[in-house]
Amino acid sequence: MKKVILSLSVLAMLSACNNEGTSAEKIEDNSALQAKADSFITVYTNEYQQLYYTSAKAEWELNTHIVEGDTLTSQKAEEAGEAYAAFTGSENNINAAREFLKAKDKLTHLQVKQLEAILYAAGANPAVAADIVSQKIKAEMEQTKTLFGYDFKIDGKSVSTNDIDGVLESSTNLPERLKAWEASKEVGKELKGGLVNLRDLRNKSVQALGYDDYFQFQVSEYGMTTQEMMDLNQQAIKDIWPLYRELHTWARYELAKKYKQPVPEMLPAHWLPNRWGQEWSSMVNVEGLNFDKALEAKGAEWITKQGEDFYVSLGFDPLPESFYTLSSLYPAPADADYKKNNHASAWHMDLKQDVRSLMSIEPNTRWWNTVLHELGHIYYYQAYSTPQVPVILRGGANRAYHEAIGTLIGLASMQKPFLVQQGLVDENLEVDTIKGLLKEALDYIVVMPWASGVMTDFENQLYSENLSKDEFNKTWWELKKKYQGIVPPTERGEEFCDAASKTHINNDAAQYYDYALANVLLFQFHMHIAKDILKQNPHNTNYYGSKETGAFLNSLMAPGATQDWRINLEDNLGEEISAKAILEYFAPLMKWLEKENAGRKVSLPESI
Ligand code: X8Z
Ligand code: ZN
Repeated sequence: MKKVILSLSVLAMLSACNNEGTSAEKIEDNSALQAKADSFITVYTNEYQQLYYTSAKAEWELNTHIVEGDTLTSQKAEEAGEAYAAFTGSENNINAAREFLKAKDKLTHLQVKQLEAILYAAGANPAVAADIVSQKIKAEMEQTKTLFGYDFKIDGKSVSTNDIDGVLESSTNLPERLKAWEASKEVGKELKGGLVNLRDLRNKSVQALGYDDYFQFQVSEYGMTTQEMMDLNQQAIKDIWPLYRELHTWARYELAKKYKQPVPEMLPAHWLPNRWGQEWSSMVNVEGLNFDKALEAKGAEWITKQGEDFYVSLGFDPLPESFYTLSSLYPAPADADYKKNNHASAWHMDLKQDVRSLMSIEPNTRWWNTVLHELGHIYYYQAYSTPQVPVILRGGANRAYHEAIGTLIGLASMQKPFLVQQGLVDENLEVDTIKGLLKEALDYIVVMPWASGVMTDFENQLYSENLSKDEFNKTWWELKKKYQGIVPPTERGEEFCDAASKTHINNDAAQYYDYALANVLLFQFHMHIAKDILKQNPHNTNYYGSKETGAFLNSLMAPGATQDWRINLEDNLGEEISAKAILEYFAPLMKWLEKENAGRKVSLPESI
């Protein structure tokens, strides 16, 4: 049975509005209308925050303790999710917000923003589609349990995703790599039915409030149309394409040498050091900049503390004690009777001070970067949890901003002057700057055709074009080839669902372009910090201890979602979103790659 939680006070307030005639235009006096809007928003906020927290706690439990056969935890999460959905999607709330917005000229900017956010929240869970919403919540829980409860196996032996990543990062044995890669994709088969069902439920739930499809709904949070978002992403790919093309050529020749194989036209997926071929940086070891050994000696706990110390040095507050006591930061013990979500995330549980992260930190460079990324989200949460930012607007300027901060700190944390100061590398070691740039490009450039191309194109087709389930894998691999120049090691028929092996396809649907746009933005931020604030070489910075840098980051984050992101960017940088900065940063590498690849056969087309 569906529970409908709607506080008496909201109902009372709404009926008061109704008694006076709902048409807001009738009310001449701005301040009277603003006072009414305020009381509606206040009552809404209190209920919202409480339901959000209850639902977040139940979801947290579901993601951190997945026990086979346990139905109670998911039942609780479902109930909490349904209560949240029933409230945010209630007709009363939708009608009230719409009614107030009819007189938006008479309301304050913050009120309009909040009312729009209330409508957006309703868009995902409208009561008019209550049955669909309820099915969607159940299906999402099931998908989470299947994905993260999955028992990955190599040669019949259970392995963790950290184990699989380890093989793909370091093994030179192709049959061993193939097994690890194939093992990582098996979960997709189990998820395909759920994905088909979720696609339909997600689409139907947002269509009830007038959105065309779920992709359009997600994009609308940026104040953009689907076409505008697709164009922005296609432009980003076009901008970095010449550099990606050189990296692709370089990687084909490099890996062929490493595995003692003929140079392939396209990159076989199991040759790459990542399950999806989205980051290749571990292909390069920069003498002097490899601090895996140092991290191993320091341990996983040290990484989190050191990450926090970096942010504190910029002027941010230390993390609340509850972050450490309530987060789930390390892998479940090998003999644990539960599994946990193995993909890193950061949670703003109560939209106030209860901030947590879910990770499986191991002491290596990959996790060092991930810790800094997640702490970026946490510090963002803290930056806008202030009286100036209403609870309903405690989100990023846009979602890409949220993804950008921690990745920016990750970029800064890998530059030599910072590492020397941390005692992680030796000051006297000569560092090959171009190799350093190459290593960075293998993450920051390589992820672009994946994020803006494969993921975004696939999800647009999935949701907006209702991609046939008989063509999921065919389409997936066509896009992998087109955008990334990656091919499957063996035939991958429709019994597989390789897209579904990616977490976000299942439970962060239709928003992966966030990461691509974050990359573009973070280089704009970095160039500004390096040149205008630190007055340092952008390839050799040390942010540590720079309060001015902290203040700049804070000015990006502190307004939360109270301001349009384009205005925030204009105010802070005086520019629009643009790939100019990322291209400028990697310009010296482009020259080096052109020389290095001279005479080599290039297989990607000149333009995309
Ligand atoms: O999902 C993440 C973060 C959590 S927001 C760890 N990232 C993307 C991915 O892993 O696919 C960070 C970079 C891209
Ligand atoms: Zn993130």
